[in-house]
Amino acid sequence: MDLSFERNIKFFARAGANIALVKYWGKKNETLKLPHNSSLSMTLNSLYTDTGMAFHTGEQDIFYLNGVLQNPQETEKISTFVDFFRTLSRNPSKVFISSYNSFPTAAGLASSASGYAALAGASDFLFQTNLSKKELSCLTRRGSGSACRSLFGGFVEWQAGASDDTSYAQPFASAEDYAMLILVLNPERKKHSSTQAMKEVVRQSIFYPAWVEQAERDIMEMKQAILEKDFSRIGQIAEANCLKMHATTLGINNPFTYWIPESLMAMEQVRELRNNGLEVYFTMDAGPNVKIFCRKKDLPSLITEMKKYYSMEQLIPTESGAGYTVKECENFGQSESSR
Ligand code: 2P0
Repeated sequence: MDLSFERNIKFFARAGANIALVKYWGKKNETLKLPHNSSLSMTLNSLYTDTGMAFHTGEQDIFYLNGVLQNPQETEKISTFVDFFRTLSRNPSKVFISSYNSFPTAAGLASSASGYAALAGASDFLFQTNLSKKELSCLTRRGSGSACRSLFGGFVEWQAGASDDTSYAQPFASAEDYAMLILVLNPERKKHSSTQAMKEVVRQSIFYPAWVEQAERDIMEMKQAILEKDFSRIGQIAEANCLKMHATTLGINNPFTYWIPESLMAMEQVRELRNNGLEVYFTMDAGPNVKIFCRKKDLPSLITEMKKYYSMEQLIPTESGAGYTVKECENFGQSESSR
């Protein structure tokens, strides 16, 4: 591993992961990554990606993730994304990219959202494209749909839109009163990529039209509940929305579910806690892990309860995070404290 190029890195961009409370699930345009429905997420503060970047004189981009050189296939995806910035700035230079996730990449948690948001922030800074937040969100969406939400903090809405420049995210409201506890139930990489699963549900799921119709209703109600600071309603809508999303994979030609027995047990534990007076709600994404949404003041009690069933390595507590930042630095990647 040769990370000596990190000496040339003079800044890094940081972006938090996000968890959707009303999910993005299915595209109406694959190339532009235009979604069928609007979505709404909470940005997280303890799960984030730091990405440092520098120009170099070589023939190819070089991409390291968590100190490991990525293969040509992975690098190609990143290069295609950086090409947007090369074109806009009329600067064809190749780049070194070094990214670190604050959370275990092997934990089966979506890192593409924080990853592409940090890459977009770093590219905008390095190529001096000075894009507006809206323009940057549109471009970030082209990297990975959910990443367009990770540029912003708190509760963030991604308006589905109808074209490249009308499909972007913007901050909706503060989420400072809320928190999440992520349960890592199965750290393996998922068998069904969300990109592929979305394609199949859009084309085949007999439940898909109902999903789109209901998701639009959910987002309107969710926005209302957030503005009214109605935690119970936010949680109820989020939990039901997640179950509707997961129902779509049962209506395709080769049906499957992301759930494993441990996911169902965790859902039951959440319902049990709620029945016993600790008001918490679950949500799940394109994988078996369960995320528990709670009031920030209840996070310590929730952790205490969950420690009865899970090791501390399986529990990742997080509060709501801010939007992406760019910071100058020396010794990027040399130590945790310098990042
Ligand atoms: C979400 N997911 O709203 C939903 C819920 C997974 C389930 O966004 O194909 O990695 O790159 O646009 O953004 C994961 O999908 O997919 C996702 P692409 P992405 O968070």
